[in-house]
Amino acid sequence: MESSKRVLISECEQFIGEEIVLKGWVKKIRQLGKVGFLLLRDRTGLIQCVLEQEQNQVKIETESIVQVTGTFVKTDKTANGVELQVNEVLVLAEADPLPFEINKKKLNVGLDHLLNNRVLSLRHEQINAIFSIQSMFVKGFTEFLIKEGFTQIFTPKIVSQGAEGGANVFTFNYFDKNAYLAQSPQFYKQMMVGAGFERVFEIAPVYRAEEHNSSRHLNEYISLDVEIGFIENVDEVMEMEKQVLQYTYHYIKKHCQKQLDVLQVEVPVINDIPKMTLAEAQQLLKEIYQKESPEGDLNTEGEKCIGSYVKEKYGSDFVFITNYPRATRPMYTMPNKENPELTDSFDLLYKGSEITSGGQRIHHQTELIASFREKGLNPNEFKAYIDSFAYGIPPHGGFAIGLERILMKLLNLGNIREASAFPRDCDRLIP
Ligand code: AMO
Repeated sequence: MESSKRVLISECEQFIGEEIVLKGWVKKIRQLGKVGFLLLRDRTGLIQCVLEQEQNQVKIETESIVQVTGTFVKTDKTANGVELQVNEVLVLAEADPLPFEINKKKLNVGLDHLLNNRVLSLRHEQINAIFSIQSMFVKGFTEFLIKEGFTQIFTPKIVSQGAEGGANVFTFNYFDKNAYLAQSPQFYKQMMVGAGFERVFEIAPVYRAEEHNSSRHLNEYISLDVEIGFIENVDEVMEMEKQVLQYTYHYIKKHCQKQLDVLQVEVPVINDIPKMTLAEAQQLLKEIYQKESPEGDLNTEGEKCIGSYVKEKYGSDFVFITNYPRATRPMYTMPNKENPELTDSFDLLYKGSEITSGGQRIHHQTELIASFREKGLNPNEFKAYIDSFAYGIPPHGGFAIGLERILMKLLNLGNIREASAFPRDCDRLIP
């Protein structure tokens, strides 16, 4: 074999007794009498490298990046039964002294400090595991939707209007015009359904200028958006969300067991997801928990109580809350046929926290214009969106899941920032 070709730690087994080249990070280095031990880490695992006296003279800082050449042997001295007997160590990039001890099983460092030193903290096994799972979550989600005939779309994040009808938009100057950062691909996903794709999804960042510096809000997050054409009713949308979550959770269980073990997380099998109307939820809160809800919505406290109610009653971590009133849902939401004060919309709560909003949309242009007016919005300002209904858009509906929100809940993280490699909040713009 060519001597400079890198071998990954997970592939070493094929080279017993041979000289190989490994590259990675120095997880630990220690001296025991005349012999030095370097614990090397790459993206596939760890291996002990044994240094004879000469190389021991090299002073290597923990977390430096090295190339190690040596003979791969079986041994009974290590837990995994193998080690590398080193012939040469080359430092490829030297680390400065570390701002905190990274080689602990559990890091006892404040979140801000971890985020300030993100490239280092991401090297920790438990933190690293979060983002391997994030990647597989998106992969499972995508795989299911593609199988179901969805097309992945990519829509602009520089837009001329906020899509959610409210405030919370970042405004900036775009060649002497006012522009906004997209709060949601809402309008565009509907337009792509109308453009003939029927079933679309998008996975992309969205921006919310809310001043909530809370443990579950970010100012930039990844939205998993789905939109389905030719639906009969909003139940089909909820059914699709249930199925995509079932598949994605199963996918993670199958592909991320190592990372789940590191985080000590059990991924549940999702069976049926119970449903209750918002009115029922509010009634329960009043009767059982003596809690008042804000008009037409649940607050954080209410979501928590409903979360524990469904867990106890149905053994489910999830619950769909349906039929929100028109007053609290965006202008594109389909009114309910039996009670036009209500809408065919829903939120999905997971472990007592909202992770999704969705619903059926208005698909007739005249009705849509009236709905904008009713909300006190000027339809002319949304002309491009409204115009796209002129050539017919099928009955449709969809939903959006906040990626960091669902990951935070799945992995029992205490703060949404832990589920973002480089979070953006009111105070944080770097790294
Ligand atoms: P909504 O505004 O409710 O709906 O957002 C959908 C989901 O996105 C997540 N989310 C957030 N995550 C982190 N930080 C935030 N500031 C934040 N705000 C929202 C939540 C939430 O449930 N267009 C509709 C969706 C649709 O109807 O298809 C929308 O964007 O998990």
